[in-house]
Amino acid sequence: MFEDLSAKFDSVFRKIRGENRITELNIADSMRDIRRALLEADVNIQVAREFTEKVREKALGADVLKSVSPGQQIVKHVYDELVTLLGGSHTGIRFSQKLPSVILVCGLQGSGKTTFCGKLANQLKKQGKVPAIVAADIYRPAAIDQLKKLGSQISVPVLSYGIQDAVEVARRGVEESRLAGRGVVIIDTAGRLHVDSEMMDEVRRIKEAVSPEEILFVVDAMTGQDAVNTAKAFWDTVSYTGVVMTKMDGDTRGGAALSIRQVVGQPIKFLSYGEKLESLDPFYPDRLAQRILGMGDVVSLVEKAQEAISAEDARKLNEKIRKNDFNLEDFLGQMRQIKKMGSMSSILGMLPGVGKALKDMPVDDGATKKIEAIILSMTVKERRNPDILNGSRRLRIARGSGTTVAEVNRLMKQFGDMKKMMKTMSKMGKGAMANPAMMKRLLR
Ligand SMILES: Nc1nc2c(ncn2[C@@H]2O[C@H](COP(=O)(O)OP(=O)(O)O)[C@@H](O)[C@H]2O)c(=O)[nH]1
Ligand SMILES: [Mg+2]
Repeated sequence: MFEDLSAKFDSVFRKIRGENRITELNIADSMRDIRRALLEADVNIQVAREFTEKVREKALGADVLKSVSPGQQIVKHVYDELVTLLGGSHTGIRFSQKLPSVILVCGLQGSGKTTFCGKLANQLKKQGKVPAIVAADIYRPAAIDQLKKLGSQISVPVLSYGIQDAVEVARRGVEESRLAGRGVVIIDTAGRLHVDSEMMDEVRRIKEAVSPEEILFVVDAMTGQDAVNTAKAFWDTVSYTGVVMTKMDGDTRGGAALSIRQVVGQPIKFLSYGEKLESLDPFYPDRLAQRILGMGDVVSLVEKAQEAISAEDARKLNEKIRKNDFNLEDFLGQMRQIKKMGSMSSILGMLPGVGKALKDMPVDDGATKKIEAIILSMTVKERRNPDILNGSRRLRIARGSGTTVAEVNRLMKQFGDMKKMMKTMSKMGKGAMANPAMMKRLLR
């Protein structure tokens, strides 16, 4: 179902992979093509815009990795953003401490709720849970029969009470399951063809009556942008905890699956791709992203290159600290890295002792700008060998950077202290306890 989108991504990547440099221009080009591809796949326009903007920023701000081509690096940025767009990591069903865990299933008529209830019960049973299904779609006798048939196929009891009150049916079903010591109760509800306040109200009342651990909203992927609108409407009345996308086997262009997480902020938990009981998959953002991009090899190649580069940098830095060679150039490099990431996590995190102290420390933007200006006003020789900074050099640097001699002096003092501390810490080796408060003071 993502074939079209995959093919378009592929042609965008093919184009940019031929370039030997990433420029504002060719990035803008690629991003326009990607945005168009997303829109053609029926992705929400706002979502598509934000997506390409984020990739663009990343691509222009990233370190150049020597061992991979710029195009390959872009693939990785697109992949990362796609995983984020799809929700980051896999979110499964949440079970309550107290038995039974109640799972309420809602959605429009024909979206695949009843089928999904059967599939989910089937999966849970295979995982060793003891489920029951409650037939709270009381309006059509056929709906109850359909559910009973499903239940008998998988030997899961379907509870129905022959009364015309969906809330009461749900309540009794949960109570009966509790007394029977069942682990999970899945409640199938009625849907209408369109968003309808009466139906929503019923689902809300069932929710209040049985306090479900999970409320799963089932939506037909074939309905494209309508799926996103329905998801929003349901979200407003019944704040559900997860989304189930059905009919992924149809010729949907996939836009709903790509937009829904971003628009409603709730994770997709399952994809259903057929009428058979087995056609249900837990949803994994990374797997889908790889399938859409068809670039798993490139993604892992770039990841390896990134790791190699950080490991190599960390090794060099460690060596410098050990030899007491850590100079202002290194300091500047580290500071920029930290700024880019918002906190010290990559390279410094790999240094024994040092990382622990600095890892999650936010860095004040104003202060780092000043430090940056001061260091940039030094000659390369001065940066590498700060010991030569006499009074007249310091005055020149202060003027050049729009700071004062006192500020330059303070930085030099801080730098000296930091260097001493780093050396001590690296000597102490792994697991050394550094004092975070002191590090914070040094960088202020
Ligand atoms: N192709 C396909 N059909 C599905 C899928 N899920 C459900 N259906 C079919 O869609 C129709 C409506 O499903 P049903 O579970 O009764 O929807 P409900 O009204 O929400 O309970 C039935 O014919 C199902 O067999 C799916 O993932 N793929
Ligand atoms: Mg149904």
